[in-house]
Amino acid sequence: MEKTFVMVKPDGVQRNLIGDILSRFEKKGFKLVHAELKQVSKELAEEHYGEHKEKPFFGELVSFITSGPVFAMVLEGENVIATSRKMMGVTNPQEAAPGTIRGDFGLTVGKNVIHGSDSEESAEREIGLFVGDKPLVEYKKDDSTWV
Ligand code: RTP
Ligand code: MG
Repeated sequence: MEKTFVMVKPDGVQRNLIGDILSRFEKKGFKLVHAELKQVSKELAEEHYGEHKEKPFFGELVSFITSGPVFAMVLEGENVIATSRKMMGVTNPQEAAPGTIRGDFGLTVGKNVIHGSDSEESAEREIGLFVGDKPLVEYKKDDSTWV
């Protein structure tokens, strides 16, 4: 089953949004298979956001993502990568539609509350970076009947 990496960024943790955000994914029907409150190191942040290292905002992005703990998750479900990105809304919260996580909770592009993998390759890479060789939790949920 498809998996994705999602994290509530330090602003979301500070603003007590973990529960609201996780709740949206649970209610949608996605299955949580890993969760961890985690302080991201500078090395991990630079690796995770490596695709942006030439961008003018890279330094700010790394310093923000390491400024406090994040709530890192792996979610599983049908088409979870694209659907969870849709639930997050576009990168800039001022343009994100109401009803999306960024549209409802965010105000500035630098502090946009949540991250989600943007492709299968990113998901695999990011799960590897954040979870490493810790096993994902395997358990049965009756989704095939109810979702
Ligand atoms: P993310 O990787 O965090 O899920 O966000 P995303 O895919 O929607 O956006 P991406 O292009 O990957 O950008 C990564 C993060 O960099 C910050 N950003 N700042 N100042 C700016 O113009 C600017 N542009 C991007 C955002 O916080 C974005 O989430
Ligand atoms: Mg991105």
